[in-house]
Amino acid sequence: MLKRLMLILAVLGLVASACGSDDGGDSTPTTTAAPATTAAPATTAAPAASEDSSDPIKLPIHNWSSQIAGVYAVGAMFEAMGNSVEYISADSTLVYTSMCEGDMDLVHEVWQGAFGPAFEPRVEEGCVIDAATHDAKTREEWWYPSYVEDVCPGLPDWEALNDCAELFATPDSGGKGRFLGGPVDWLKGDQERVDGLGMDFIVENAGTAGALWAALEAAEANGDPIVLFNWTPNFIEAMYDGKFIEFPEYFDGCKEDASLGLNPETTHDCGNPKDGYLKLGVNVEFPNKWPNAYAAVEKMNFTNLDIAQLAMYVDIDGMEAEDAAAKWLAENEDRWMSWTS
Ligand code: TMO
Repeated sequence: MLKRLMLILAVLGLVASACGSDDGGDSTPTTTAAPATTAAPATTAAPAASEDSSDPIKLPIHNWSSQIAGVYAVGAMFEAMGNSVEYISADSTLVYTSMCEGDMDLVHEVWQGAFGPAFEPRVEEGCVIDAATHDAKTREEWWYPSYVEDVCPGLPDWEALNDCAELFATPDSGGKGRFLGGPVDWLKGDQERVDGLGMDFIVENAGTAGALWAALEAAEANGDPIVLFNWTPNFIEAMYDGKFIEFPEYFDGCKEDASLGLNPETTHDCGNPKDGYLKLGVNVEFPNKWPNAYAAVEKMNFTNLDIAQLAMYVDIDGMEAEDAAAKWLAENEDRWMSWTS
């Protein structure tokens, strides 16, 4: 990796010295490049058309670690191409409305389970472009640590979970089980699902991702049953054994059309997709405004390992998000340079 960096520096150095020798007046005929360019005045329009706007590319900072570290990596890639970027803290659902209003330019982690319902209508509307689908396959779902199976037989089936609902009660849950969901801007529809499937659970939203992991850690230390929101790829799988709850299989329309699914009166009477997509969305103006950056965007491709590593650098290793991004960039130079070149 260091070798490669040295090689790149060496190449840059060679280029610089080659330019220098042209100026140095050694009158080498290597400047025969000039006739080639002067011979093609018609092409002067082409470079102008393919030049990126100097406006900063506006990128969102959301509230989970892989995204925060990852957006700094994406931003650094644009900066390496000569673009400027601006980071803006943004609600992870309303961000698609912001893109349509021209206040945000790119979301690089569009998770199907959480954000498909906010993203897809904007793509259909034509103000957001579905620019790339990462190789990463995602799942976002109710989840429990494995020791819960000792006291609740039949897991991970949702009806088995419901039969043990009282095991998950808290002082505030009125005797029902407590599902600990993520911050309210993530997955919508947990309450609809509880209603639609007739579950004896209440839905409580954690204020932050950190509050989810703190609750898991505390429950595990005491051996208390807990069911909470989790997803993959994430750092959690490297630290805890556990499983996602198996709800009725997801199908197209489950979250939009109440008449479909087990309960004809509610939406969300299904689980989330098990092989969900991870997409990259951009504002519809992006390709015209930053054509070179857009060419890179279309090649960007994060794997499950990339997303898990970015999360682990922050949540297990305790790195700052910017440092995690720098580490990922250093370790994956060949890949991202092939996207930006
Ligand atoms: C969007 N998220 C990965 C937190 O589920």
